[in-house]
Amino acid sequence: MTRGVLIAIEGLDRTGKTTQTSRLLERLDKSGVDATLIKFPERTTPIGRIINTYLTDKAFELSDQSAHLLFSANRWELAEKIRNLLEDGKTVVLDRYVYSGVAYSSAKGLPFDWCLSPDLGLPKPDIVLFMKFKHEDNVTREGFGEERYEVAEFQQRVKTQFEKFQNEDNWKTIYVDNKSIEEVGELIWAEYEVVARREREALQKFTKLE
Ligand code: Z5A
Ligand code: MG
Repeated sequence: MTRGVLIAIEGLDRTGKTTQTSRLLERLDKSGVDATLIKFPERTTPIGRIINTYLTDKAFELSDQSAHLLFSANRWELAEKIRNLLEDGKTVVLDRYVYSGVAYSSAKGLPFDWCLSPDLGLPKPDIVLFMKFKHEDNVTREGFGEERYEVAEFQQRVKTQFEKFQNEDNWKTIYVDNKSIEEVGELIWAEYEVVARREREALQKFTKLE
């Protein structure tokens, strides 16, 4: 059996990550692919509940370092589940992951490498689809500005930090300006198919050697 595909959808606020991860999951299901969606922060775990309070209650204060380590710990709460699903051949779709963790905390001024270190050792995605607007004026989506962090100038700093990952071998940028939900969905599906085909071919080569 081949290891399942790990696909992370990342990006700036309101670019459609949650919309697209749930559509991708539906399409995978319809295609007969056994897939699981995990969203970070996963707000229902013990650590996730603290994160939820932090994000929604501006009176609840944490140092930037503590908040960062909680977001990372939240991923470690799910790490074994992700690894087990992949080893069982299941596909796992992530709505935000390590890259959001590093980008948001380093945008607050914490050192980039320090931010990355507590996440080292987590399962590495086969592909990271980074959703962004090419033109900032297009950031007019519903719900913007309700939670901590959703301020334009801060978003610009987050973008700069995210882009430090853009030369990684698993990184792919998806521009969402003026594209319908369906159009973005097609771009994501095409990227998924490339990775899934690569995994199948790798398995076939391995089988031939036996
Ligand atoms: N955070 C962190 O600091 N450290 C970490 O380690 C992690 C996260 C993991 C909450 O995250 C905060 O946590 C976040 C980062 C920080 N900071 N902020 N803000 P969250 O993931 O829970 O945030 P969210 O509330 O889900 O918002 P979001 O993820 O930014 O939104 P989205 O998922 O990208 O967008 P959406 O909900 O799919 O769509 C937004 C709206 O646009 C909705 O009305 C859609 O119907 C509409 N939409 C979507 N696509 C389109 C297209 N193509 N055209 C038109 N309209 C569209
Ligand atoms: Mg979302």
